[in-house]
Amino acid sequence: MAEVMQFQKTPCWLDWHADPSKPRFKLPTGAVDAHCHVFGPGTEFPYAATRKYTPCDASKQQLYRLRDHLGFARNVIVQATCHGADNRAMVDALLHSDGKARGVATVGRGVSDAELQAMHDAGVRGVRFNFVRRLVDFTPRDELMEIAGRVAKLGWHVVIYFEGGDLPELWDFFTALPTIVVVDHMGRPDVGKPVDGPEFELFVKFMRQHSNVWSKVSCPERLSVTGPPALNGEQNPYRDVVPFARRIVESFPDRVLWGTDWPHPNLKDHMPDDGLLVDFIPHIALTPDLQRKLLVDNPMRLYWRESA
Ligand code: 0GY
Repeated sequence: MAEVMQFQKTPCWLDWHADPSKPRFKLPTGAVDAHCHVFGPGTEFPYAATRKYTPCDASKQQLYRLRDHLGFARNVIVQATCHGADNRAMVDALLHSDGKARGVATVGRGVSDAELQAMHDAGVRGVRFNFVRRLVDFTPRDELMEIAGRVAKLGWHVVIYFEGGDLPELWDFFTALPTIVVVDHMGRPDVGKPVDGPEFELFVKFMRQHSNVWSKVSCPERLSVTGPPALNGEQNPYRDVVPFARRIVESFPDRVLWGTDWPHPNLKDHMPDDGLLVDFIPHIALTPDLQRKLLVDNPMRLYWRESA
């Protein structure tokens, strides 16, 4: 019983959608879901003692079923904070993917070269640095820079997750990173502010001035204030996020990625239907050319370089 109690999820966190719709938008052949997670199962892969939330279990088998249901060909599995720097659940999922999944890990400066190489062999191609205060404790910048220097030698990139308002303070650190830098969810803009206002302009400038910076144009369900169609009765899902994501896709078509973010940690207001999330894509990438870059060419170049 004590074991079971240990993994009871954070009570306010919603369960992931058990029966997502079939998307109306047909994904291009070879599409990659470039941001998703596996959680546990906690009895097999325990959650970190330092975690800020306990998720629902979300296994590799469930993730791969969703992949097939939505019409994706591949996944990029991103280490989430609830597993800390214990990458076993993510690596196990990669090893059972038939080569159809790559990973992004979280490591500390104590990680050995042999451990990094083993992760590389399993399909890890990046590390994630998280600056969202509600999710992680502070890690010294010199430790992160040291890790970035080490993984650069493996050809990996750095994924960064931060809140829009924190970009000015983080700018110097981000722009000194020696790798490709992939921003999660457009740096979490406040979509209640204008798309051409100073906060988002700074993010656009960040990408414009630094050709090594990429962005995931994912997580409308996290950023939206208007919400999904089921709540506001509109055809266009998460419409307030559209101008932000569309601007990034059209300005930097060769440096954008998209992912479902399944199983959507920490959502408390509504749990998205993953089929509807896929239907968001043609609102932000309007042409087949932009859609192919976003969903196939860019993630293949970053994660499956050998076969891109
Ligand atoms: C996301 C977003 C969140 C959580 C994490 O690592 C995590 O725990 O990334 C969040 O709460 O915003 O990208 O999955």
